[in-house]
Amino acid sequence: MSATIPTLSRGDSPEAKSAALQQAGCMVIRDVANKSQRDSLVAELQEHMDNAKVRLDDDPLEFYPGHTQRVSGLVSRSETVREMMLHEEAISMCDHFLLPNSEFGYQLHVSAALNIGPGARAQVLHREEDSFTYFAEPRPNIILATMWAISDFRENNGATLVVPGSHTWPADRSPEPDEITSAEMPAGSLFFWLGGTLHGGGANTSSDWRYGVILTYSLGWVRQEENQYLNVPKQVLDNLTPEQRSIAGFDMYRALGFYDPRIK
Ligand SMILES: O=C(O)CCC(=O)C(=O)O
Repeated sequence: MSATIPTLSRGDSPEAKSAALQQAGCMVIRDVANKSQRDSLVAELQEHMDNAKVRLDDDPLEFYPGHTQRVSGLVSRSETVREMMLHEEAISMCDHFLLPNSEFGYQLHVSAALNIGPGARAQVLHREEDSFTYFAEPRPNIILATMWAISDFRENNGATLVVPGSHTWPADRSPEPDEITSAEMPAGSLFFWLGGTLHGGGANTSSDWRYGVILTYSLGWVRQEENQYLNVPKQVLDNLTPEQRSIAGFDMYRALGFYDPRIK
């Protein structure tokens, strides 16, 4: 198959979007976050970005390349992310891809702002579902991933590399170079990929930064990759709406997750 990422518009039907995502394992929807939302997000996270440690002595064996600012814990740190994580475009695709395997709901799996700087190398291609080794590839849908383009994403500034169609591959199939493409998209776009789709951050050979927010979602009965119980302190939790608490993973899933509210 040719390495093409389907690009859709907000006005396209949910059925067209889910069909495109199912077929290619990835999809871009344009014009989801406006400039004022992107500016708010950058302002809310500025202090944390400034304090993020940026490794300049890159170790090629490290999963996370150097020259990159990474900030997680976004449920606690950003009101704009608290809106984005419940955005109808994301929820509609989560309903389609995750609810069939998790009828009592799904949860935020990872939240992180990833600002890829000049000189960053490409990240090793991987699958979001690689922690779930119990299932053989191609796995059932466990994770749905989104990347919000806060800046423009270009091939030369580190746009996410992706291998369309790789969500259906067995574990031992590696991509040929022409099967890998960059998720180029203007700021404000929302990039989706399935948990089984090979992807990774791109190399940044330009002089500007590529700013994205990754929000992934998982079935309600698996362990979240980001530990929200520690990244969302009690005083933040108490101020979340029921919907925000639920998507952050604080609701019970059948018998999973009970607690004693008398413990403070
Ligand atoms: O930054 C990107 O485009 C992808 C990031 C990613 O896949 C990761 O950090 O695991």
